[in-house]
Amino acid sequence: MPTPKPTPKPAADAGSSPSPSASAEPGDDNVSPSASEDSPADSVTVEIKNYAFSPDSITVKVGGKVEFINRDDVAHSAVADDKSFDTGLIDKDKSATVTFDKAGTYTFHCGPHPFMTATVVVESP
Ligand SMILES: [Cu+2]
Repeated sequence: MPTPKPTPKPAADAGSSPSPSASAEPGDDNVSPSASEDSPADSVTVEIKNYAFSPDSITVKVGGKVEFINRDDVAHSAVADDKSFDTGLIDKDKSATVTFDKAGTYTFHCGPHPFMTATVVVESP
């Protein structure tokens, strides 16, 4: 008769303590993370999902680009409330990129779904 093998049980759950992955090791040549979290990005990707822009608050610097990617089955667009830009309809899994050359705050919406709204803030460097 084969002897049933007892299942080894780990005495201590090694993975239970949440340890923040702080890389506090000095002497690394890697560039340390920038302290200024507010600095606007060169380019931002916005996903359109479930009839919403994600994120719905975007900040880029002047000259920066915002890429809109549609993840919904229906076509969406991004149209500035002041008509300063209009991506036209973006089909599923397609994208459109808008370049912002002027500082300012741009509220926009989806053409077919005006209840979808979001804001791009274009900041001077
Ligand atoms: Cu839409």
